[in-house]
Amino acid sequence: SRTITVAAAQLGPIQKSEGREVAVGRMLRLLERAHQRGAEVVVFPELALTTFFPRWYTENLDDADHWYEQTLPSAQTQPLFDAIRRYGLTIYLGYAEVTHEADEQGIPRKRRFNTSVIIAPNGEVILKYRKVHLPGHAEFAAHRKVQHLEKRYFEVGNLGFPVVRAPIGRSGLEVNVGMLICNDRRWPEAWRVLGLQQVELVMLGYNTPAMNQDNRGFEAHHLRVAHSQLSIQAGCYQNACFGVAVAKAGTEDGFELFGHSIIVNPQGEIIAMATSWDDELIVADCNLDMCELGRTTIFNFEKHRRPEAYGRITQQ
Ligand code: CDT
Repeated sequence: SRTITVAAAQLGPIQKSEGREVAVGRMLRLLERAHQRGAEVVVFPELALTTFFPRWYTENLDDADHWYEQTLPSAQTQPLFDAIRRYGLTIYLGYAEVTHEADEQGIPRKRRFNTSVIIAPNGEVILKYRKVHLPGHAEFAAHRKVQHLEKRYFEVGNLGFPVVRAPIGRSGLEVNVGMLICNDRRWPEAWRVLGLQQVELVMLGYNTPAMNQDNRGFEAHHLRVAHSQLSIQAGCYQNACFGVAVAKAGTEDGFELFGHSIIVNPQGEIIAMATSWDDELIVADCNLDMCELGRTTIFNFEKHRRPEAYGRITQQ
């Protein structure tokens, strides 16, 4: 069978004052443990190298460059690349990206994205994704206890939802891989675009506040994690794929992010779940042949999908 062992490398909190070396040191320990436990793929959270900085307001974005990666690898992230080469691991890494790139008008300028990459053991970036669904707001919101300024810090991703068939880990087994980032997991359209490309393994990182400030009393606290898992389980079931969803968890400078990282199979079942809100590795064997059932029966897109009835989905 086509079985790969995957690991979700949940990270506990990273404080605002902690530099890249703190996060990278912890990630190296998780990579070593993933290798010891036989994993070939390791998934890290969204914005894994820093605190969840969109909670902090910066007037002038040029003063926020220190939160972004200018290059990958850099001197600070090189140890991650050395480790994956040593262990033969493929990884998903979420980070803030700053780049000089032409915009939609063809004018080169400084651009910022909430990005994830899949990196092969030899250090090659085999797929890049930029977050499409940016939650929160762009301006300081005085009524909020904590800001969620993703719309200030990032542009909407411009790479679509790509899927690539690539050799994975030490074995080199070929797998159709795709990515989402955090809020994307709540949007069925995002999963479906991946499903339409026969994705077998969706990797996604998240940073989700344990408290919903906008809940107006309607989202009970205990439903926060349930809504996250509901979205991931549905996405995997409806697109006949595995999902590895990985949190940055715990209390960062007084603000709590929930954990509960999960690995989900194409039946929508949770097959592994983190129980701490700290650094934690969970591992599962994924038999990719399981993707076949949904794909050839109830979710045989070619036979049963009715795109002619879905026009509204893509209307502005
Ligand atoms: N990072 C991220 O996308 N978090 C969102 C919560 C946003 S609350 C304003 C999420 O959907 O988990």
